[in-house]
Amino acid sequence: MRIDVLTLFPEMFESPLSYSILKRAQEQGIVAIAVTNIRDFTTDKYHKVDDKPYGGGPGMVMMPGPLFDCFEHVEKLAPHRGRVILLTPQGQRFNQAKARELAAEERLILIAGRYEGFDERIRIGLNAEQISIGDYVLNGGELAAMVVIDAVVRLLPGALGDEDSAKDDSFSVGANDHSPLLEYPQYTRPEVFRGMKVPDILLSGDHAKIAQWRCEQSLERTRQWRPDLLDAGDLGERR
Ligand code: 6GU
Repeated sequence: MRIDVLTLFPEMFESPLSYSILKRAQEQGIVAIAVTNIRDFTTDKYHKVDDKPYGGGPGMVMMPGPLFDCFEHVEKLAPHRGRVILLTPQGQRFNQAKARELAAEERLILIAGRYEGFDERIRIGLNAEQISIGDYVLNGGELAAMVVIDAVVRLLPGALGDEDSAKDDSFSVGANDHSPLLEYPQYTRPEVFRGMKVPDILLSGDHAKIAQWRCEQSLERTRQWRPDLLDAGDLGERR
């Protein structure tokens, strides 16, 4: 997969892309991520990327010119156009189902906005989808783009090492990315920590019983902490 990011703050992406799974996935050629600075496509002396809104009001709006020029440059860097996505609080809510959908694409072009928003002609002219990561307002789309990248890349074949993917292989409902339920509780050594003991069943060696217990735990925790996930019609969509 190739992911292009268009942003006014390319440096914000350096650290998140340089560690752990995202680092390894790039090194192994599972994903190529290229970050391009929209400001490099300004043509005026002041490298202006935003202006006051027509009709008045507070804040500044991202101008269409530099963004279109940047997009047209980036678009040509690979054969497929892929999915073009604006990160904006007006977008559809991002979730695991959307992450899986995007992970099936050859290419994503993510556009992170700053200021009060994008000139409407950017969305229309680029025929872009819009994604939001939740019902709160961030200072820009950069962190949201990183969330999308993180969630998508870990779903690409080979991105998680053997160990992790085997674990995700699903013992039961509630154990993995494909489940609409919360995860069951996990324990590692020591067997007793500050008086708290690992449940006996996990030490029993009875794999069928353990799978059953984990399934029940998943259901119970979901009922307790995220009952909204169990609402009819929502299974498989959220999480
Ligand atoms: Cl994608 N952008 C901004 N600015 N705020 C957000 C968001 C995106 N998703 C949730 N809040």
